[in-house]
Amino acid sequence: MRRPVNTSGDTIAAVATAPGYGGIGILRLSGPNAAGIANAVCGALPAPRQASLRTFRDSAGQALDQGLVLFFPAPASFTGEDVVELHGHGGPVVLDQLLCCCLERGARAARAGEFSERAFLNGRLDLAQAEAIADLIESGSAMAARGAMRSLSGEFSRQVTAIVEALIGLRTRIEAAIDFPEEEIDFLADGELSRQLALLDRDLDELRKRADQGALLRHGLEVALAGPPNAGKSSLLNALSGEDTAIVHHTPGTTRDLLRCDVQIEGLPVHLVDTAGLRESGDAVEREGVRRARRALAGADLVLWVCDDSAGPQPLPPGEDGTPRLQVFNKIDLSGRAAGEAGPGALALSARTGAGLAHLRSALLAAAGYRPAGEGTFTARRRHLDAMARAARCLHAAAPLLAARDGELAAEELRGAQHALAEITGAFGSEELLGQIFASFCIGK
Ligand SMILES: Nc1nc2c(ncn2[C@@H]2O[C@H](COP(=O)(O)OP(=O)(O)OP(=O)(O)O)[C@@H](O)[C@H]2O)c(=O)[nH]1
Ligand SMILES: [Mg+2]
Repeated sequence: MRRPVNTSGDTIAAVATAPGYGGIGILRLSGPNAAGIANAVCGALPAPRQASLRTFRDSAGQALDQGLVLFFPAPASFTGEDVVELHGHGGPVVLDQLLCCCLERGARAARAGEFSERAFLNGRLDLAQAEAIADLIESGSAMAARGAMRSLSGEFSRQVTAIVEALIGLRTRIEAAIDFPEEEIDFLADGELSRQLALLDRDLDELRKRADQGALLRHGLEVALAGPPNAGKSSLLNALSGEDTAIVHHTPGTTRDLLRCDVQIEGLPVHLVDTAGLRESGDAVEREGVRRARRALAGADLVLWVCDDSAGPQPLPPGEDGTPRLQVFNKIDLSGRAAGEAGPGALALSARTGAGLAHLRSALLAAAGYRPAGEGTFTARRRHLDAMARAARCLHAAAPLLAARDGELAAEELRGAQHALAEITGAFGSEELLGQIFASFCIGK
């Protein structure tokens, strides 16, 4: 338990199911007065964790709905507080009435992520697990969902915590060596601490690799299709998505707006954006399209530079700064070039016949650094990757210091690493960070 149970004394209420129409809709109450409020709405509560049918009534005694009621007394509930769930019918009006009726009886409408925040504050889950719930709900592929589930089960947090504990152990020994230099064994001299540090560094590296894959699964790869007009960018978007999404036409300058389309390649979410063909144009609308295209290229993780291979040699113009590019020679059904690799960073294909598309898919996976068969990934957010990167930098800085027997500075670096990692599970961090994280969750979560 990190902190005392919610001290605000508020009981919060929110609809926990998605908005819209459904067979059932669930309203969740959490807080010291959850049972009292539910009692006023539906009469005597059933025994803990047992479902029972009740009629839900407003303050005038008018029946609003009927459904199942579940009571989870503190502390064995999701939030660690008294929780009551009212399972009514899933219509927006009926659920809204039920919510109003709980608010009239003293509940407060929950803020986004407030149930998860209370669960975290009451030590029911750590921060990485709370985030994993949000990731599981939002996961865009089965692989991403498995990664989220693995993090939710606490596996990721356990590995982070194991490294943090090893760091603390190492720091303690270094500090002991500094404080008691007269001890018989000079820890700083025997090289053992450096070996332990190297092991920690390796463990962290392994964890980062698994988290990197998880972050990829969560965020996906942003790929912009760019190139001269008529090269077949829109045709390629349609070929990759298997749908007739973009307008394809032999008139150059067909596409003006950015057109987004999400596909999956072996579980990896790939966010494609088709752009206007890049050329100088006298047409104001087309010029705006080109401006937007350039912006999309700058924001992408990878640019596919598409050109018409049947139109003669195509020099690759200078790219946007820093964004990796893959050159795609399209229309090989006309040019006769063989499908597949066509030199370093280049591929040949036909958006029309589909030849070479499989190569392109593999190249996209490779560019993302994605290992489709990679089991054991964790869902991870940029925040986790940043924290691990900071920790790794500290460990790298500590190694030469330790070797030079500068215990104090080495210990300071290890402390930096420890704090960076502890931010992942929320064992160390600011209120502001917590506020930001939970506010990004949805209401009722
Ligand atoms: N033979 C052949 N024709 C293709 C291929 N890909 C695209 N085309 C044709 O090339 C023309 C232009 O295709 P688009 O996909 O509209 O080209 P674009 O790059 O999106 O063009 P803009 O939107 O104008 O920049 C169309 O007539 C397509 O049918 C291909 O692989 N082979
Ligand atoms: Mg187009």
